[in-house]
Amino acid sequence: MAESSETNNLASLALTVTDPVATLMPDLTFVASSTSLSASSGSAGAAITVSSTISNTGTGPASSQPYAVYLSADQSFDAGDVQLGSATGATLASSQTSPLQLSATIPAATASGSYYILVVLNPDNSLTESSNDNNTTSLAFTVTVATAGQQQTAGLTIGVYPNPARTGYFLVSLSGAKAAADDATLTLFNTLGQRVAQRQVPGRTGVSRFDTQTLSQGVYLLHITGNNLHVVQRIVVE
Ligand SMILES: [Ca+2]
Ligand SMILES: [Ca+2]
Repeated sequence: MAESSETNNLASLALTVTDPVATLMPDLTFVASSTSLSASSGSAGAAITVSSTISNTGTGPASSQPYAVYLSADQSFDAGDVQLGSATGATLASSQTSPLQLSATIPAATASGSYYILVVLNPDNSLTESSNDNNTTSLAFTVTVATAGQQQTAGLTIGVYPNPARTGYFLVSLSGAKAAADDATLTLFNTLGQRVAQRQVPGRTGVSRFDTQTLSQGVYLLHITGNNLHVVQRIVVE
């Protein structure tokens, strides 16, 4: 067919072919730095609360938010980790966030030492998401020994562990005095009455570490002092 112009016979439209399944994939992960523990240490049998914020960074909605909390010897999630609790949050649309809070108990038989609390999203892969590589976050947690040496003084719970100190250090934990804004002073004396170490504990809450590697073996006295506070603990360095 003869036309006056052959250059205007084509029209084009942009068309993007997409995979409808992939575009609707959710991806649960954690909002950066949102994960915290109610305490960074506790004895076996202690209750802790884990808080975090879940984010769906995928393009599709998540039909649920399965998650679980584990006690682990390391920062990776594997079969040896002990589940402390689990829950399943509601649906979470793309680009939305949701608070996570779970109370858990450190198993009573847990040996004292350094551990990690792992928070794991989608631990059983029950939710299909675009990445499972961003589903674990970890926080250091120290399991302390509930010693007979604990005592209650002016609302303060004092723990010393290990005692005898055989591992090159001992830890002193102060807790339970949240109403007191006063500081506490921890002073370690040898049996000659010489001061060998001192620590300040702001707000009378926290864990202080005393290294014992440079100390001679023997008995030391730890004085815990402050406003209306004077406790003496006997420490054995081995
Ligand atoms: Ca994910
Ligand atoms: Ca592990």
